[in-house]
Order: sequence, then structure tokens, then C-alpha cells
Amino acid sequence: MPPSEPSGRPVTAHPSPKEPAAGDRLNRIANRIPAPLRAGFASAVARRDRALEAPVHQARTNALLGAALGVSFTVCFLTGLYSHLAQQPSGFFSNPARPAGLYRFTQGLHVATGIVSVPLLLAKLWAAFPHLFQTPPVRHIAHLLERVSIAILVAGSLFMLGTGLANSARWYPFPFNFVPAHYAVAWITIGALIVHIGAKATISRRALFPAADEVDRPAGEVVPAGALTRRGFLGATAAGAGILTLTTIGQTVEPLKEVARLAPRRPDQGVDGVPVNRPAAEAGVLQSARSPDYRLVVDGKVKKKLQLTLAQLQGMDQHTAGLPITCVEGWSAQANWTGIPFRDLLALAGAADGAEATVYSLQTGGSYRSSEVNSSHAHDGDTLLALQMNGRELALDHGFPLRLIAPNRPGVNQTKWIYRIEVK
Ligand code: HEM
Ligand code: HEM
Ligand SMILES: Nc1nc2c(c(=O)[nH]1)N[C@H]1C(S)=C(S)[C@@H](COP(=O)(O)O)O[C@H]1N2
Ligand SMILES: [Mo]
Repeated sequence: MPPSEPSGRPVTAHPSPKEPAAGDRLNRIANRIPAPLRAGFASAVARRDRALEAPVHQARTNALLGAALGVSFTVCFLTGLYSHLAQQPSGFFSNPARPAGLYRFTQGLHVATGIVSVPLLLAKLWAAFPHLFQTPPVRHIAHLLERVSIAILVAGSLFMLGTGLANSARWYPFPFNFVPAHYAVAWITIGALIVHIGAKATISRRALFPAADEVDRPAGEVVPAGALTRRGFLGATAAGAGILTLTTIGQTVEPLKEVARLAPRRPDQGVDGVPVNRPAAEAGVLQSARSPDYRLVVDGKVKKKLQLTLAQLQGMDQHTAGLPITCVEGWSAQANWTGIPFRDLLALAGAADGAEATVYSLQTGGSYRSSEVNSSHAHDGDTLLALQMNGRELALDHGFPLRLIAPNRPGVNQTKWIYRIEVK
């Protein structure tokens, strides 16, 4: 006799077209459960089965939200990979100086799609929740692997969004280093996502593009009173995503800066109207940057080693360029920079054509105290050792006396308080 609820309603397994025997197996499992627990188990299964019929939990809702997440995670992954390559000098990719605003676009997009993914993921987990309790929990080895991949996908997604959001809000509560952890888990999460898409391909296709005989429920069917419709649920999710975007995107899209209420930064707020990432005091350069003994040294593979005072630097030919600072954390701000073209200094020192260089900051600790200037950046006419921002002497917090500013370059590599250029 099959186990039954007190009401006498037989327990049914979640209907699965491929597994006609699932119901029998479920009954066999239920029969092994001690009698007192059996009723509880049966009613839990019945409750789950009812939940699975609600529009918000159906395959179509899962597939629609899944498709949106598939797009947003792919965009995050590709823009994230580009960010990684742009920062890490490697043998096979050298970040070009043009187009000047490329990194501003890709990293703004990375953080914006990351933020949009938060309401999408919460909605998806809500929609998917009753599907997690499959009976029996494991059917065969492939099914076990699929269940494990679901666990990895959910944990990885939560980790990516949690760490990304915290970092872009400049909150570092983790005991590990954000960048390598976010990078490694990105690969794992995308791997699990590909497995998930493979596992759900057929059901997704049926749910999104049903043939006439596959329609989930008859058109125009009445949703039980009080139940959330799919349209209402997806509409609320889209509205949440829209509001979050509108209140944060102004950190990089200037015209929307006034409504950027939730953005950690505004592009027009900071020292001399431009945000500051690490102030001079925090970098420990208050004395060294203002010292009369300051010299810019150009050495390494040069014909003539240079040592220039601030007055000498100010006396050289200056060039002005409008360039953004694009922080990896998602904000960016445009300014007019005036200074000495990097390539002019290299030429003056007699560096070889196509030479690369490392620039060093007066800052004595921290990961951003030096950066690599590849050949494309070193020889672009707009790559400057800036002395001025928006027509005024560079503020101490923006890198006085001398900072690097170049087109298409992550903010972390726009090194401030430069005192040495080593030609390679
Ligand atoms: C970050 C991205 C995603 C996460 C975290 C996620 C999470 C989940 C979870 C936890 C389930 C419950 C499934 C189970 O226990 O077997 C599920 C089901 C499902 N997902 Fe995803 N998913 C994601 C992306 C996608 C994508 C890209 C698609 C494809 C368009 C998709 C389509 C589906 C479908 C069709 C189901 C099954 C619904 C059913 O059986 O009725 N998901 N998802
Ligand atoms: C599935 C979602 C995501 C994926 C696959 C992803 C992937 C990546 C990758 C591969 C990097 C490059 C790491 C490196 O340079 O080694 C990166 C960087 C970054 N991501 Fe994400 N990310 C995701 C979501 C997010 C979210 C939601 C945010 C914030 C709202 C975010 C913020 C950042 C930030 C601030 C960086 C720059 C780190 C740095 O260089 O200092 N990410 N991401
Ligand atoms: N020496 C040094 N240069 C630095 C940093 C730093 O910490 N130390 N931070 C970088 C980062 S992360 C960014 S986004 C830009 C910000 O420049 P700003 O403070 O002038 O806006 O400076 C870069 N240059
Ligand atoms: Mo930054």
C-alpha cells in the first residue's frame, strides 16, 4: 500500500517524464521511514509538489531568469577576464592604449551587470528553491554530479556577487585577498554554469519555446487567488534591477550622477572635483612628495640617465589630454590632464624605439606603488606624466608632484607620486 497523507491523498513524486519509476522509488523510500515520521515526510513532499505548480516556481520562470543570468554572468566573466589581462602583464596579451575609453566601458559594464545580477539571482533562487528537494535525492551517478554542480553554482554565484559588491563598496571583511579569490571562483562558477545549462537545455527549450503539445498549462488558466503571477514576479524583479541600475550607474555615466544615490562614488565629488582613491596621507607620502629634494629619475636601459627637479619638469614642453580615471571598482571620472608626454622623456633619455618601462611611486608599501607601462602606452602621445589636472597644479591626493595618466588603462595602474622610471 502506498503511504498517504492523513487526508488519504496519495504521495506523488514530482512528475518527471524521463523517470516514470520515480514515484515507485519514492514510495519504497517512504516505506523505509519509521511510521511516525512518514506522515511528516508525506506532507512535506505534497507541499513541495504544490509549490512546484505555482507559476513562480515553474520551469518557464526558472528558464527566463536563467537566461537573464546567463547573459549577465557571461558579460561579467568576459569583462572580468579583460580586466585581469589589462592589469597583469602577460606574454600573450598586452593592453592597447586605444580606444582610450575601452576599459572605462568594460569595467563600468562589469560592475553594472554584476549589480543587476543580484536581484536576478535572488529571484532565481526563490524560483528554484522547491526544485532543490528532489526525491530521491540521488538517482544515479550522473544525477549525483549534476546535484554537486548545482551546489557549486549556487555557492559560487553567491560568492562572486558578495565579494564583488563588497569590493566595489570598498568594504573588505574577508580574511582572503579579494582579487585572486574573485578570479579563481569566476572560472569555477562559469564551469558549473555551463554544466547547469547543459543539464537544463531540454527543459529550458521546452519551457521557452514550447511546441503546441508541450504547453505547461492551458492558456488563460486562472492562478489560485493570492498566488503571485509569473508576470508580477518577473516584473518586480525587473523593477528592482532597474532601480538598482539607475541609482548606481551614475558613478560612471556622468549624466546620471545626480541620481546615483546608492553608488559608493560620484564622478564629480572629491579633491578638485575628482574622486580620490588612496589619499597621500594614507599612502604615507606627505613629506616625500613635498620635499624640495624631489627628483624624477629616468634610468635602466637608457643612453643618458636623467635626474630632473620639479622646476625642470615644469619647464619642459607640456601637452594636455582629456582622459578618464577608471577605477577597477566601477567608478570613473573625466579630467583634463597637462604634463610631459611619456615618450618625450624616453626620447630625451635615449631609450630604444618601442621600449617599455616600470614606474615607481614614492609610496613605500602597498600593491599599487609601481606599474608596468607597455610599449603601446609608452609611445601613445596622450600618455602623460601629469603635473596639472583641469588647469591647476595637481593636488597632493591626486599624485603631486607627478603622476602617470594614460588612455585605456585601469585606475590601479595610473600610478601617483612617481619618482622613478626604469626603462626596460
Ligand atoms: C547563476 C546562474 C544560475 C543559477 C544560480 C541557477 C540555479 C538553479 C537552481 C538552484 C535550480 C534548481 C535545480 C535543481 O535543483 O535541479 C535551477 C533550475 C533550473 N534552471 Fe537554473 N540557475 C542559473 C542559470 C540558469 C540558466 C542560464 C538557465 C538556462 C536558460 C537555467 C535554467 C534552469 C531550468 C530550466 C531549471 C529547472 C526548472 C525545472 O526543473 O522546472 N538556469 N537553477
Ligand atoms: C558572475 C559574476 C562575476 C564574474 C564571473 C566576475 C569575474 C571577474 C573577473 C574574472 C575579474 C578579474 C579579476 C582579476 O583581475 O584577477 C573581476 C574583477 C572585478 N569584479 Fe567581478 N565578476 C563577477 C561579479 C562581480 C560583481 C557582482 C561585482 C560588483 C558589483 C564585481 C566587481 C569586480 C571588481 C571591483 C573587480 C576588480 C578587482 C580588482 O582588480 O581590484 N564582480 N571579476
Ligand atoms: N602610488 C599609488 N598610485 C595609485 C594608487 C595607489 O594606491 N598608490 N591607487 C590607484 C587607483 S586604485 C586609482 S583608481 C587611481 C585613482 O586616482 P585618483 O586618486 O587621482 O582619483 O590612482 C591609482 N594610483
Ligand atoms: Mo582604483
